[in-house]
Amino acid sequence: MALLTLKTNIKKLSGELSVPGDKSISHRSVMFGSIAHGQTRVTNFLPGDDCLSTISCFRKLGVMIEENENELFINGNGFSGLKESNEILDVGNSGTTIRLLLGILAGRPFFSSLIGDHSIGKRPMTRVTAPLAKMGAVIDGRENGSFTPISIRGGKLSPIQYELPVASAQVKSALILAGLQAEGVSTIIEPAATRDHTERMIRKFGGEIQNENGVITVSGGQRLTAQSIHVPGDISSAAFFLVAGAIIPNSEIVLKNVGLNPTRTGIIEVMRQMGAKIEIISMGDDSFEPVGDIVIKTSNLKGTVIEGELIPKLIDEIPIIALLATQAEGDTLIKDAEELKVKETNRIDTVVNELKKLGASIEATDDGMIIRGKTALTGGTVSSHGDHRIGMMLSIAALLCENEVSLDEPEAISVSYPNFFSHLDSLI
Ligand code: SPQ
Repeated sequence: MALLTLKTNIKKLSGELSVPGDKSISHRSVMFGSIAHGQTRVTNFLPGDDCLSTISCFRKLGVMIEENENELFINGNGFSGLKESNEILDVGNSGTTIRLLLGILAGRPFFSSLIGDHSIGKRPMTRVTAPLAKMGAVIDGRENGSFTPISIRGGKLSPIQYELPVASAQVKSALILAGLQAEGVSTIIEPAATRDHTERMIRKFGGEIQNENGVITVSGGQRLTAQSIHVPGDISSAAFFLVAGAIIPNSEIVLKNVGLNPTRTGIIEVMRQMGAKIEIISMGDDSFEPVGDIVIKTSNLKGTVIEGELIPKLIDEIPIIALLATQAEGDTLIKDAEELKVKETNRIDTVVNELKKLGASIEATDDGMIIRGKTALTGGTVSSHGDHRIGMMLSIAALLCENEVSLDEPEAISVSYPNFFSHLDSLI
């Protein structure tokens, strides 16, 4: 696609939005619908490219999935309803799809072959392939099973006792999904709390899983039953408008039905810490996944330090938080965020290099970045580098720029937010 000219020099944002369904929960609704017994109905499903890759993989594994706009009907027949595919399973750009799918396939007594795009080919897979091999799956891939293409022959699994070397919801979830198929009780220990959508899904589908201070236990052989799932709005998508509302003058934005799972709300904590006028005006009482409406108004911001156990609760929001910090008085320091280096791009480098092009004062460190505020942003040609979150962050940054801004590879945004630009336009 050609360069996209972004809107600049915006003096006000106002209005109300319902951001699309949560990406992490949409993936898991397809996966759990496929391994449960009966027909699962999913509403407010995110039709982003990543979640469509998950649907395509499960169809290739023999699951009947009907799509009707943002509604899905998934006809599951338990783990044993999955069948060997005569095609390669292509996960596209989606780390969640490949890592969780490997956990499911580890217990299936057949051969599968998985690939993804150029970015997936650079993302580390040993973090899931090594513990799944320990449980009994036969896995191979490029560089000794470290990278795609990956092949897996699943089968009988032993339970695992495993301390996660990194705080990763994807690794935790892959091991839980394999643990559901193992003979006995698996124990997975998290170094810091990560998003718990997989655990909530198991309970929703009638299964059991315990978490005592980060020690997660799950038994194999549980029978899961089909459910009706309503996917809440994605807080990681809402984050772009939370920041836009705080940094554009004269703004007030209401974001409706946003998922407020406490393992995902780090951005709200940080924005409050920085002085943002952010308010949760109503909370639903859904025990599956908490949901609420958020109001954000133009705010005077100050720099802060973001580190430690807060990082997994806002890992995907760091690019947009970096932009927020360019508009705060004083320095913002982001630490303990090495995991950013193994996302769709090296998000430390892409955030720092692209924001610098727009005039920000920002420096990379080994495990994060330092942002010196407050700086006026100017303009220029920037690139998403094929990373949806970088593309959206730069589109919000452009709103503040005085000169023209062009975005290369804007199409990446459809990975998680296909109607991002029409939503942005509705607020201008
Ligand atoms: O699915 P993918 O490509 O890994 O997507 C990202 C994103 O920005 O959308 C990360 F690049 O989100 C991950 C997130 O960073 C989604 C996720 C999940 O649904 O379990 C967990 C996080 O990854 P990890 O590696 O920390 O477990």
